[in-house]
Amino acid sequence: MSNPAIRDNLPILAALERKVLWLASWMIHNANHLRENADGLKVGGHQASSASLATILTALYFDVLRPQDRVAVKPHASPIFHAIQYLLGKQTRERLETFRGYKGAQSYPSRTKDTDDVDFSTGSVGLGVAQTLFSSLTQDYVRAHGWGLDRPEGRMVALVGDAELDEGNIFEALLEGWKQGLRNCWWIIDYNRQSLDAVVREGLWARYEQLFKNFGWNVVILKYGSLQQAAFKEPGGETLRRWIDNCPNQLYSALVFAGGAAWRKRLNDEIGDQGDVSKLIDQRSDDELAALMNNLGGHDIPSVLDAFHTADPEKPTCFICYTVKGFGLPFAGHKDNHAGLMTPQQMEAFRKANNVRPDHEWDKFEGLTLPAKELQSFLDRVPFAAAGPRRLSAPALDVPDTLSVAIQPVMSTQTGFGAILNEIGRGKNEFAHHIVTTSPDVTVSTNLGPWVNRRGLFARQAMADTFKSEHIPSTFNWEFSPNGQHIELGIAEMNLFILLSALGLSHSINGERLLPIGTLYDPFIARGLDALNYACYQDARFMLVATPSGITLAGEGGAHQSIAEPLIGMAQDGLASFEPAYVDELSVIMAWAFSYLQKDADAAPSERTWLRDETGGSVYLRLSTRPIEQISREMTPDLRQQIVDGAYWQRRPGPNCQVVVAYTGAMAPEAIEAVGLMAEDRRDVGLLAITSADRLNAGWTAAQRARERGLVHARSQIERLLADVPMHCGIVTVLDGHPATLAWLGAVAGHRTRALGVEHFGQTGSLAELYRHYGIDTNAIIAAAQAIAPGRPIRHLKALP
Ligand SMILES: Cc1ncc(C[n+]2csc(CCOP(=O)(O)OP(=O)(O)O)c2C)c(N)n1
Ligand SMILES: [Mg+2]
Repeated sequence: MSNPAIRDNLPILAALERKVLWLASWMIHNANHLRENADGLKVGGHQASSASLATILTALYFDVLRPQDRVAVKPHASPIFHAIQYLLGKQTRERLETFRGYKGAQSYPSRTKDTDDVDFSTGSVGLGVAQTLFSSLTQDYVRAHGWGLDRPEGRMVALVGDAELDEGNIFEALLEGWKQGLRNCWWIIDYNRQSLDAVVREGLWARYEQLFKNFGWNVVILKYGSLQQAAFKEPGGETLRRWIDNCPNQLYSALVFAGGAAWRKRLNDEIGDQGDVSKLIDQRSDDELAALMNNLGGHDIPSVLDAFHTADPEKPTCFICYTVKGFGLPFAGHKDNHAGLMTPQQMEAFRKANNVRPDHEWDKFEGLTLPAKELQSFLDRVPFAAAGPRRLSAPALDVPDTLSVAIQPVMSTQTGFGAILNEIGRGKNEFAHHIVTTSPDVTVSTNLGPWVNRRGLFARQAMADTFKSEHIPSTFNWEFSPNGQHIELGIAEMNLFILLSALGLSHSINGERLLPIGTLYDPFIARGLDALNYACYQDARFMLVATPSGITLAGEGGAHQSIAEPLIGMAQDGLASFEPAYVDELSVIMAWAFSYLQKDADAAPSERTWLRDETGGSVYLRLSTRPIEQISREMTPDLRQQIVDGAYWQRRPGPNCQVVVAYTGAMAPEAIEAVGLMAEDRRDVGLLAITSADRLNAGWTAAQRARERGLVHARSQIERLLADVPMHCGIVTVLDGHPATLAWLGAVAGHRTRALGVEHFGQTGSLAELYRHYGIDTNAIIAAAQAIAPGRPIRHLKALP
């Protein structure tokens, strides 16, 4: 141990480690709602999983970390994390007492639901790990653009379960990190060699070591603790080391569980006749022998501190820390311990071992031999907590009220998106400067090319476009520089969403606000869906732009047709989804979105729409590659508002209206044509343009809830729109996506409804062929109208295929 100041702190850190383990165990024991198994025993507190990180987290939070460092703590180490924050004065006793309960400390660290300074949520394994990597890249991006240079650089740290490394998204991130010159990133692997179900394969550490080295990481292996290192120097020590090295994981775990006498018997049986080592074993009591054998690197504060204090910030570092799952607890090492809880008897024994008196369980220094004053004075000086709140903020950026775009007579929303960004790209203003775009190898095919031509690609080190320097003509002029505003990703949608999560939290992590836009093909949202959910759960703010979508991509490939995404857009918490038909609608929605991304007021829902617009969130735009005839119209404030609210009457239904066609997105031409063809045989047909099924539905649900609570006048946008539609009128809904997206419209005011959409996919063909095949063409709309709306036969209806 090189640093004397650290050496002096060792007794205090050891005491805190014990205290943290006690508090975490008590918190779990105390949680009165843990489920009971068939034998009436409570399970599921993850005591074992927590305990294996007690030492490392103690060393990190009480010594190594600085306020600017950001951490993703393995989900099941949540109790240890909360206990540490409690000792640091950042967590309340009440929340620990209600751990896992209503508004108590969360089962897995949560940056939105917990109140004790969680940097990155975890829970779905693998995602928090990758988030640290992308947060480090984001920090580099922010600093390369000249922002936040008055603050020290932080290290992005992940506490990783060894089984967590089975998640593929981690390796996708590793490759991207290598490409982008990752630094300031630590992944600390809790190598307890146990997962939920099993003991991991032998020699996994060697695979990890090779893997990380291949990706340019430093690898530090913490295998033996200082007790073991000292013992290896005794006569016979080398024999003991060899035995440890050759011991299979399963056996080591089993002996940890069985304890000192079992260790003695096994060691004596296997190496007891090999000279000096017998003495090494014999001169230790059972307890001392167990302490020696349990003293793996990850449970040895001096080794852990040494490793952390000597890491090179310029290289990402992976620490492989040998640990024991359930360290210090009665089920340490047992392969079934994942959901294990101590019995009341075991808890009582643990209380006694920790000198904790009944009714003093939550006292911070209860049972510790060091004076409380000394401990408190140490806690008051802990660097991590010294600077006060670590969560940063950034003021909202001014965004334009309207976004200009030259609208061609026939245009797709995807082309419109490219054109709008191209216009923004001309701007020399803070708004344009804070936009950052990214795409998993579909930059050109999602129409970001013109924007990238203007704003360049980001890299910490400049790199010229060789085609340009060789004077070879190309549509794209792509130079990498630290000023670039587009981050080019490899084809991994998980990486896209986790990068958006990191960029979209920059205001809170780096104190500098970014306006991130990610583009991808609509069907591949499913590929990264859990990461999208994770980003939203953390309240990251970004704009997701997805094209092509639906069966409308036609000949481009049956495999790429997306069906479920409109429903995902509706169901995903924290994501407002839109599917405009026209470019003027898109421009209105994007202008609104740039401001919505930045809202974070803790406000009540709007009394006009019952939407929580002041709370803000992320935005998903489902766009299309289908060029459609644009409407030349004045964008009045009222129309603008209704487009954002989710729907407007493109053709208002008359008083005797028999049919309403409600459409979304690229189906506009079919809907318009059907309305025209029905006009001779159905009176006053209405045409409802739906720009956001998600917002319409959310507003409707919220307004109903408000009425149920006594606010009798609450009305949502869709209720207002349908209020004057006569009861006998039928509604035909149509979209290029799952019909359930709009099928609920009939429930708003009780209109008979037929929902058209796409339920199967995979067929290629022309647009006309596919719309007919899947039953969303003009004729299908007319047939549906005839079936549900009163009136004489519709002349233009042809037989269905
Ligand atoms: C994506 C995902 N799949 C499954 C789970 C359920 N799960 C929680 S912890 C765990 C095993 C974790 O093992 P490890 O990472 O080694 O941590 P340890 O329990 O050893 O501390 C599993 C499968 C999850 N949380 N997330
Ligand atoms: Mg494990």
